[in-house]
Amino acid sequence: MIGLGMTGRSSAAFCAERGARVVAVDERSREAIGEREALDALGDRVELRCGEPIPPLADFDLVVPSPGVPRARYAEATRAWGDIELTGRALAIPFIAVTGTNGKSTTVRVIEAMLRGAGLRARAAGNIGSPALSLVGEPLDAAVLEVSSFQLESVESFRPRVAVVLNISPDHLDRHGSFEAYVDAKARLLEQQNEDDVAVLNLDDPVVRELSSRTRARVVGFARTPHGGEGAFFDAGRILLESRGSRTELALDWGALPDLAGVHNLENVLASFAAVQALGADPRQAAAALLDFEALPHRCRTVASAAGVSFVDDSKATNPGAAMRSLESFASTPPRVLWIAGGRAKGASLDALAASAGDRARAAFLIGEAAPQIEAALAGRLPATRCDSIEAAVLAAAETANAGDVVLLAPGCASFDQFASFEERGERFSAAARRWADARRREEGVA
Ligand code: UMA
Ligand code: ADP
Repeated sequence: MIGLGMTGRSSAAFCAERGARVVAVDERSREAIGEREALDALGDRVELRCGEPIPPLADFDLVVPSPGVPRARYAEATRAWGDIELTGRALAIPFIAVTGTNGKSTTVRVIEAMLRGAGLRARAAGNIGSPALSLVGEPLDAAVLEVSSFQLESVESFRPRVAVVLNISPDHLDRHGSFEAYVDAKARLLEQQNEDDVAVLNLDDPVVRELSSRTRARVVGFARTPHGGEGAFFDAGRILLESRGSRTELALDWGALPDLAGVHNLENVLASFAAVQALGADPRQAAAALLDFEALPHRCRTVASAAGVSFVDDSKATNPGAAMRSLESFASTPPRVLWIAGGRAKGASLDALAASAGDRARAAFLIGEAAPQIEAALAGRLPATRCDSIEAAVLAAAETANAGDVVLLAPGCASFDQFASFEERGERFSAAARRWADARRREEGVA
């Protein structure tokens, strides 16, 4: 086991329960890892080596790398299976596995809700923050797995019944080395599938569309306009589902689904319909489940408003593609967005994002390591102010805002330069926004 984060701990416990002699190593010290109780409980069954280097791996029958461990670090292992491979081997139920640069978490939650709505016992797990192996032992009819490019580096035979690829745009290039290597990692989700399986692919995304040549599975598409062939398509407010010669038309009232607003969520919903239909679930029952769907925190959520100014937390927009979609969702003429961005860049170009912000935002407020890079990309396109902290950025943006404006946190970068996680960044943004909104209401004498 390499890594004793949540994945490493669940993998170590799983292997020990199956009678393996497990050595679990983490380069961080026990104190730095934290999670004392979990490590103590594991220490009874597993040999823990915290704060130690990775030992020679050729000595082990099986190496289980955590997602955060790059492939080069276990290249000499005779056999390396990550937690997704172990889960695939442990569970005999069908998997819907979802990957893509953006929208994975939302989509696995939508699919989980839809399958439950259609009467199946389904649960979502994986990169969403609950290790895939936590599904083992649960009474389930289907598993919905969020799978990251990191996890796909260590699969061998994992073969989902339904694989969904939402979109692919540059991200994690610091880890994978090039965009091609990142696409190759994503493609591994489809490579073990056969004719009995289904690959749900985004036909509007040229990189994803190309993946149809890398799978033996039946390809089912989804797109924002009608297409020929099987899949889920949007047509003048309706969703058309084409499946083996039969058509289902669904008229969804998008106004009743505020937590699924924006063109990106339309894509996530289309992909979800295509996936649940491929598994044989009733799409009408699935559609009914959307009415109760609640957006996940830190994904385009309005967290405060006062004096006509609203504050939207999209801290999970951690790459340029996601931040562009966010800006698109709030586009208007003239632009009403005061954009807070920055953090730790991951190797992707920021030029397209800067161009998009130039058209859709009124001003930018920049934080973190990438602030100078974004400022340079924005030159001549948008006024930009550098801020020392997210709190300072919220204040500066709020003081610039007029009634009707939106202060949008869509950083386009990872959070790790200034925060422990994207969640902490979102919480700090929300707290600062609420403080400003409360003060503003008090000034106006509104309780
Ligand atoms: N470690 C080493 N040596 C290394 C690398 C890591 O010893 O070379 C140790 C670290 O000291 C640390 C542990 O490994 O103690 C961390 O392991 P990890 O980074 O794999 O983290 P986990 O806690 O197991 O969380 C992982 C995912 N993390 C990553 O992919 C980096 C979580 O996704 C996921 O929710 C969780 O498994 C459950 O499946 C996070 C993420 O950022 C949210 N994912 C990326 C994304 O969504 O963009 C892919
Ligand atoms: P992931 O798990 O892939 O990071 P999330 O569902 O958590 O995806 O969404 C992360 C962010 O990506 C959202 O806050 C939104 O800004 C953006 N996003 C969501 N769905 C899509 C999509 N289909 N295409 C592009 N961007 C999206």
